[in-house]
Amino acid sequence: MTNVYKLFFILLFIVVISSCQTQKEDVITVIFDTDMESDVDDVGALAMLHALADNNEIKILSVISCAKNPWSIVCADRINNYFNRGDIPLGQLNKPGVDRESKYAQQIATEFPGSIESSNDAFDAVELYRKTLASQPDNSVTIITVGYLTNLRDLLSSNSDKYSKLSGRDLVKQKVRKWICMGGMFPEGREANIRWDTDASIEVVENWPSEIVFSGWEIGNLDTGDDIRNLPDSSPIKRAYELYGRIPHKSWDQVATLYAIKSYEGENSSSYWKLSELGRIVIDKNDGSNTWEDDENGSHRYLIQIGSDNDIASEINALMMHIPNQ
Ligand SMILES: [Ca+2]
Repeated sequence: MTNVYKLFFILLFIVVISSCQTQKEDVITVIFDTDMESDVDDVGALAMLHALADNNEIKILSVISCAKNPWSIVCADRINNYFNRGDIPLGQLNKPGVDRESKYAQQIATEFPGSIESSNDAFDAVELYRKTLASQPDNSVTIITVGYLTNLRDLLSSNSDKYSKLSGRDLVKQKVRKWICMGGMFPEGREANIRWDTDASIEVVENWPSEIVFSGWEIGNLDTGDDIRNLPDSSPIKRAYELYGRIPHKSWDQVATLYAIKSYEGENSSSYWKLSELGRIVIDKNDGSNTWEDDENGSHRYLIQIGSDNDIASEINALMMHIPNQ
């Protein structure tokens, strides 16, 4: 081989390696914060994340429960394990918070195998947030919240620890690239994730150090999961939906999750939703209802649906029906 050819192959090798590295950096890294208890759409959203991870589009950094229900995080673990990701770090809200019943969480935890026996085996929620964020490059992490904002409130007010010298707020400012919040109703209304822990919601939205995108109740109010009974019996997704007893069902958490990932693609996401003008969500401290104020100096936006329910639902359905890679 002549030196010219050698040089060519060396250069080709460098190009291939650097493009692989670029691709790796392009993988969206996600923290999923969920109340996997009162409604079952959290289960559908987590299934979607695993499908996207199997497609190498994302990496699930951690799954954190904002619910006091002790079975919620164990249920999430069973889903992770079903998709061959039983090693995803799990976080549990240990401080005071919202405690609600579940029609499926304990059954899923009991009937399916996984990596933890109880919520006591999970990290403390704030500790895991801090550990996860501290380990990631600056401005890289996408947080998807599909439940109460209790953990984020506790994260913002956290102090330096063995993972980072930064305060919670500064850690968020340095590491978080995007926060998509399933919460609120726009331009006004009263929605569960915001109102169940109203105090936490107010504190978070007023103190979050960067932009927040809200995926409101009104754009998640579309049905998905029509074919979920066709999943194999080994699927905790199918079982959870059957236990919940509504098939198809609304898709608040799936819509927020789909936007969170697709928003990195630019044009595709804009065919489904557009962003509101800058402004701020204003939460009533008495009943947790919210209104919206346009303000060019604000740091909040909400999603406005411009695509069809059918197009959005079919993309969500395809991801929810994903079978784990072997
Ligand atoms: Ca939820």
